[in-house]
Amino acid sequence: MNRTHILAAALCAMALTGAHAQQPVLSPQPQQATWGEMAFAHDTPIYMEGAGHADPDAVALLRGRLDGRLTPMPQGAVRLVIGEAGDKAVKAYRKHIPAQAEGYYLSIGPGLVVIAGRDGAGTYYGVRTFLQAWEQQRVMQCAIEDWPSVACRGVIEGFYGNPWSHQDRLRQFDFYGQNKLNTYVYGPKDDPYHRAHWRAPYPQEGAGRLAELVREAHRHKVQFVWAVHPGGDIQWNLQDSMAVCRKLEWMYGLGVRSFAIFFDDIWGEGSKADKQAGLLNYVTDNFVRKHRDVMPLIMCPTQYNKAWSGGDYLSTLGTRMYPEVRVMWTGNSVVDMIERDDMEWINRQLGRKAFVWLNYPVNDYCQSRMLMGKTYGNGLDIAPLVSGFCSNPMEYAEASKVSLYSIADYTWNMPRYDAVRSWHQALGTLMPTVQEPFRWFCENNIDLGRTGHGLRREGESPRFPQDGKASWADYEQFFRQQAAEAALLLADSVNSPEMLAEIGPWAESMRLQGLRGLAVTRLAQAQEAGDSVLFIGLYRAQQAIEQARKAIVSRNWEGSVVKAKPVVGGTVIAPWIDRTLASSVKAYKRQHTYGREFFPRQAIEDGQYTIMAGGRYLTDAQAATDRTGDHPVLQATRDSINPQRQQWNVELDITTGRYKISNAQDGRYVNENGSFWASKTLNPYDPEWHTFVLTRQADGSCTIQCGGRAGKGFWQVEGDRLRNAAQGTPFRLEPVR
Ligand code: 14T
Repeated sequence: MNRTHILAAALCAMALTGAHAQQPVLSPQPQQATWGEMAFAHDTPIYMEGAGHADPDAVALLRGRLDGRLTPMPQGAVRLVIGEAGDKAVKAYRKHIPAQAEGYYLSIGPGLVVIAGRDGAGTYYGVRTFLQAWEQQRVMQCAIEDWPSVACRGVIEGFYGNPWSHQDRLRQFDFYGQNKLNTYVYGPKDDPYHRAHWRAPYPQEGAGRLAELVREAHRHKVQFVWAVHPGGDIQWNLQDSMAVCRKLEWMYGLGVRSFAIFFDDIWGEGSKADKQAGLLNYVTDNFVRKHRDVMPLIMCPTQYNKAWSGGDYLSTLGTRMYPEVRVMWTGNSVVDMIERDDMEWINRQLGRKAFVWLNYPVNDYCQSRMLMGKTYGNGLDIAPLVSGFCSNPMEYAEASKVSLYSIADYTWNMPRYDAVRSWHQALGTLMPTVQEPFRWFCENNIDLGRTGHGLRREGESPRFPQDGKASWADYEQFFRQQAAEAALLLADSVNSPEMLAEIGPWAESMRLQGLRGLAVTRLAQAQEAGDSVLFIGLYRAQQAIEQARKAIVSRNWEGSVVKAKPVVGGTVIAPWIDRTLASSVKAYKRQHTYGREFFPRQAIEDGQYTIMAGGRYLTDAQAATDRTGDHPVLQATRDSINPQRQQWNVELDITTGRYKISNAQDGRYVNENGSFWASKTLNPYDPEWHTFVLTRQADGSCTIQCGGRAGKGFWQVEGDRLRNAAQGTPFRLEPVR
């Protein structure tokens, strides 16, 4: 190749990469898009046609954003025509407009932009996509035909805990508009007018705020669904049926046009299927059908997941309730990802397409964790099988956007959803100038830990050094960066102050964890080097840092329903630090006498013990049967065949200063109620629920008292098992030799 050829090839490559560098990130991903060269520069004036007839929300949005670029003169400007199918302005393009509701056609060419919606929402979404493409130095040519995979896409504010604030919700609606989510179901468990006092109207101030919310939602093409939760105390009589209608009528007066009735998490009378179906039909007849503009009802059943289903509850709803009533469903269990077979099963029971209530990223049952990981695990082929798909988020509205961004992408274009791509895009969009620190943050706030619901999320702390392959230097490097990235995140002042306010306690916890990890890594090296003075210094440093970290409380304000204590890196990093510290202290104690008073005092030495009360032995009678409700029993006889069942590892946990007690046979830990963990796995060690204070009595016996969030109760023998009580039974712990 001669020089001119090389030059030409290089120029060509530059032109190509230049062109590609401009291709904007569009989310949710459009169904069909083709891209070309640059169309015009971002600062080119734009002349709009069709605005008089097009959807007013779409036009207002466009006007607001184009502001200074709009010109009343067509000369030298890009022509932008906008309108719905049937409007004169876009008549020439009607063949391109998708037939689906909310669909649109968008084309961007050198002198012409076309935004043509199937309906008003379609035009609005066309504008949203146009604005994403236009936010570039050089606006690219494109032709896009786009429509949603799922009809109702959005969010169900359905969690226990602090309801979102008014401002939270306003920001959410803007975000939903940007991401083409069209449904918001209002059902915060701790709003008294939703559940506890469902019959009562909102007081004036609250009513005014709700009316504003409804207006704002509609302006962003979001259907505001207001839910009532009457099942706790409803009477199945005409009076209460009318009370429901009256409440919905009040809400109608505030502008609400779509309604839901929830029967989740209740027992007794309220949970009867035939009565619930009767009420839904009554409200449909006497409220919904009395208005021309009210959508069919949505209901949440009492058996809202397969694990809780039984009898003829679901089929009764399916056969008795008007077919237009939509029924919510969380999947095979309360917290679950949804797949095709699951949808087919429930749709058969209900005789209609269920409306998915996805319990992710809700964290009301694992409040110490933030769920900032990828939104993965739902089938990519369920769109034709659902009537709607809503996510139940965290009480942290801004932080939830990482997941909601992906929920939007998934429900808009399900077959082409890619959880990894979507997650990276979410981080870049939400926190553009602190992407790297924010990624560190999210990477270390992924898993839920062990919960009663069993959901786990994979891939937490992917950059933490792999045990076995790493040197102390690798760990030091990791922890230093963790602290630094956290500090950068905390110092951010240009992204979202609301996001920062929510994640702040977790980010601070992450910063302190980084520092403590560094101290513990150095402490381990001091132990190996036999440097007892350095060791004790670092031991005290990590202790001080941990004390500060443990004092962090989120939402620690007057009247807060949930005050969480943040846990970061709870699956990989925190256990590594605790393990490393515990083994270093153990090794140190064998080597040195200096400074031992700084460690928590031990009532007994670590080791294996038999635990006896009233002459009976604490026994793990069914070894690791993986059954719910499994618990040790007190047995009078010695097990001579399998003595390990009556032997218990009793070990001081260095970071809590309390003991953990596990069975020598199968390693299962006993919790504050004297039970093994309910799930199928072994070793469910959680310091809050599985650590105990041992107190020596005058006669040498010990009481065993719960620590942390588990309260201050004691192990007490009742019958042949343990329970949690105010008075402790004295136990004899005899070392096994
Ligand atoms: F209605 C439902 F679809 C639903 O999920 N209800 C609640 C919901 O409000 C809550 O946010 C979610 C996650 O904790 O789970 C449901 O609440 C429960 C579930 C339980 F298994 C409350 C207590 C439980 F024991």
